[in-house]
Amino acid sequence: MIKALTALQPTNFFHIGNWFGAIEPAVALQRDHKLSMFIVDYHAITVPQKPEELRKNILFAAATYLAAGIDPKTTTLFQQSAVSEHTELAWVLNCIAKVGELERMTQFKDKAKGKGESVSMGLFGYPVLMAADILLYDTEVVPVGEDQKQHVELARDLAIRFNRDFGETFVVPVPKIREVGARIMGLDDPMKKMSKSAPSAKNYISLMDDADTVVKKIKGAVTDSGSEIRGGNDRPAFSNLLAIYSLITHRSVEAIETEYIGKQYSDFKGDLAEVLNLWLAPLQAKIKTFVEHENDLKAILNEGAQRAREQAQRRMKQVRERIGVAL
Ligand code: ATP
Ligand code: LTN
Repeated sequence: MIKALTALQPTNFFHIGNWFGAIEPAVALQRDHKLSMFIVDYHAITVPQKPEELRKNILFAAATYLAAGIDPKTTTLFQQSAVSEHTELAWVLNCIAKVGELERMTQFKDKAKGKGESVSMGLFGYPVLMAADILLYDTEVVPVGEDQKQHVELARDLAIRFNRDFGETFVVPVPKIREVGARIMGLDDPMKKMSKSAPSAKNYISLMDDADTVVKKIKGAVTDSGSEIRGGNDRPAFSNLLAIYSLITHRSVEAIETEYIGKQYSDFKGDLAEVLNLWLAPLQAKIKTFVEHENDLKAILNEGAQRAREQAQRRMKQVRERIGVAL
């Protein structure tokens, strides 16, 4: 089976962009891929974190994955920090990565904006740790949203460079970007991607939003001018709302547009909020059940880490030999 790997940052919530861009595609991959999936707690600390919140968020992320349908028997589900080979390989890769290529990373440029020289080394090296995550496990495909493509390309470049300099060691991974819904846009600004760190909560629908909040956020979502419920390049707001509707109901955008010919924006928004809430309710119940069983969650993560560690240790031993530090 093809080896796939993906990861999510631990946060206190996930939004529907994370769901359609990362979580759902990963769950679907389990059918015909050997999947590794982990919670990148060491990536999370590239920005300040409160320790007690971080601990809770790691467990919440695990609960969300499991509720989404990740099967820990077939998928290796674990915490990044539990497998120290990730940071060890990141160091080795730091020594072949170039400052210039890291400076070109658009996520770094966005996150470092306005911070000047006070930006952390961790944030700068973030893509190198991500490359280590990927290369440790002979990963063939990396399912991510569009925004992470550049990071996967860096992992490819580093694999190729290492193989060239030290001999064939790493599999060169390929990013797998989902076509529809690869980029869910902000409800308050359809020109920018939906984002956890948006200044306003009106930007996103959290998987944990209650029904009233969903109704309010959808009602308040920015729309395009005119009166037709139709997407297209000139209609970013409706393209986004229709994409969300389509992803949830598994109906084509064209079919939905046809259904709403002659109807009001308010009809469409009311229905969209309703389908969202019907979809969210059972998912939220499942997440809550997993969160309430903390010891089970920890046991699943430990078991996953044990399996991951075996693979990572083998690969890291080879890396030490190749670079000449193994005596
Ligand atoms: P931040 O606000 O810090 O950028 P985020 O909400 O964008 O956070 P990430 O933790 O960066 O979330 O991304 C987690 C995963 O979700 C990644 O695979 C990413 O590509 C995907 N993702 C994030 N936002 C979206 C989006 N708006 N549409 C589709 N996929 C997304
Ligand atoms: N940078 C990614 C998370 C991430 C990841 C990875 C994704 C860290 N390591 C390895 C895929 C493979 C993000 O913020 N979404």
